[in-house]
Amino acid sequence: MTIWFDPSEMLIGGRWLRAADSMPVENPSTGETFAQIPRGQSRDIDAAVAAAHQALAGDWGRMPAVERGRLLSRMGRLVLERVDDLARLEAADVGKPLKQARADAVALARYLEFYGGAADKVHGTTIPYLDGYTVYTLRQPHGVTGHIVPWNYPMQIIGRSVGAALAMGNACVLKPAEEACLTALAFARLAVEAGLPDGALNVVPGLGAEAGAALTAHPGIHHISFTGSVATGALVQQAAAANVVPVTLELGGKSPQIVFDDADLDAALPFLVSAGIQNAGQTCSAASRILVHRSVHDEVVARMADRYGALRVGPAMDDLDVGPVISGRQKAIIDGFLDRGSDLDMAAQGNVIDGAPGGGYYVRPTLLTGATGDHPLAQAEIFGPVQVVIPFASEEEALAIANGTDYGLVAGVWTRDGARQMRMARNLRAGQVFLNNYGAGGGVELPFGGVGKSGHGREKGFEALYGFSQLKTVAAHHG
Ligand code: TXE
Repeated sequence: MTIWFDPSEMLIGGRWLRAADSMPVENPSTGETFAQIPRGQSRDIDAAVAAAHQALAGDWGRMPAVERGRLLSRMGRLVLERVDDLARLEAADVGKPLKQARADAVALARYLEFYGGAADKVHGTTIPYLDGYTVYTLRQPHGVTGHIVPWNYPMQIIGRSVGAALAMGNACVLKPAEEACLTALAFARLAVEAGLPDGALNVVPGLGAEAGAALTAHPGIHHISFTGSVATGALVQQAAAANVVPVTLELGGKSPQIVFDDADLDAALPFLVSAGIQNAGQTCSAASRILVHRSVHDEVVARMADRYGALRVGPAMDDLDVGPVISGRQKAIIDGFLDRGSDLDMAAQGNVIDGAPGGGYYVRPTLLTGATGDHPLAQAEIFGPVQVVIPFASEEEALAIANGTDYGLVAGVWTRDGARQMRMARNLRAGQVFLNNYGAGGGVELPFGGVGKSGHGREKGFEALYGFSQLKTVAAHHG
């Protein structure tokens, strides 16, 4: 794997710097180390936060919204020019099959394009008030925003959080996941090439407990956006609370797709499986629970099983249906869940191709049936290519099962009954509901976030611009 930039350098205040220590980059398809990246520490975070403050006091803070928008659009165009390079980099770094990695790079460009176009379209309002007053609101940046990004969709999550934050005029400190820093560093190179002023974006790779913890506890940060596990999200919120800093948390889910007896099964089938195995199931909005009306249960299971039997798992560069999972640690977590599901029926499994490197972290996609809604595998986020099918007998039961976890991120409903569609959409405990589709078009424009332990705050779409800004009310008395 040839990397077209020096991955041992991080970006702080417009300068490319080495950290005192480095950490290895492992290819999950082979288990081999192929690069070294900086292992940032709290002093690097201090420097990055200081650089972000300087940017706000300088060119970046004074830049008109239209210019910020142009810069983001330019960054988007540079990403598009390098889509294939970025896809290969991501595939080597996180094991994502090339086509899926390419889709992530295109989505990053699309976020930059969307937020570039939106930067000058967030307006305040005027408010009729007392006689002799004029009152208006201003939307202003928080200031310095911290971005903690996981390893499952690095480019997409950078696009949605850093893109929106920059559009609103914040200066960002980005801490990518230790398992997935290469595209973050590549993105930083493209931001500099596009002309982003020094310090507007700082990228410090490092471990969660070191650079991550230093960033979330930093008193110079004004907002934190975090995507990751529930346990770490709670730590991030605690650290932010000490400085009374707002946080946006996106913490994954246990999202259902619900198939009623009147569903168009031909339309539903591809979505039922792909939303479970995409990115080897390591997707916050993975449809890891399939709820099926008893009258069509056996048919749906049989048709899903056919698809599972044809799934091929192998190295990312082979661009098959499923790549390796991110790490040996993640594979052990998934294997542990499969052990706990040994009382369920194994309806089907996909296959690892012959010749897949022995050091890679391959997991056979697995379809399990015979579960009730309270089974441990129907409750916990597995974050692997495992789907659990749960039968139901009525709309009420489907809703109770769907809403019966700690999470509430996404839900899909397959039914031709329009009134039922409306009832389900209203009553499902989820931040997004898809009717007769699932995860439409990547959803750059669609507000996204959870309820319950899926987190709080909304990213994506226009809504994110409100999250990455604060409202100031100005009341002028002029008589
Ligand atoms: O997550 P962490 P991990 C879930 C998924 C997975 C599990 C564990 O179920 O199996 O989490 O994954 C940074 N202060 N999701 O351990 O720890 C870390 O460096 C500040 C779902 O990778 O949450 C990384 O950048 N930051 C999820 C980011 O947090 C800290 C996506 C995520 O790591 C930190 C990923 C600390 N103390 C995992 N500790 C989703 N919502 O899609 C770690 N980090």
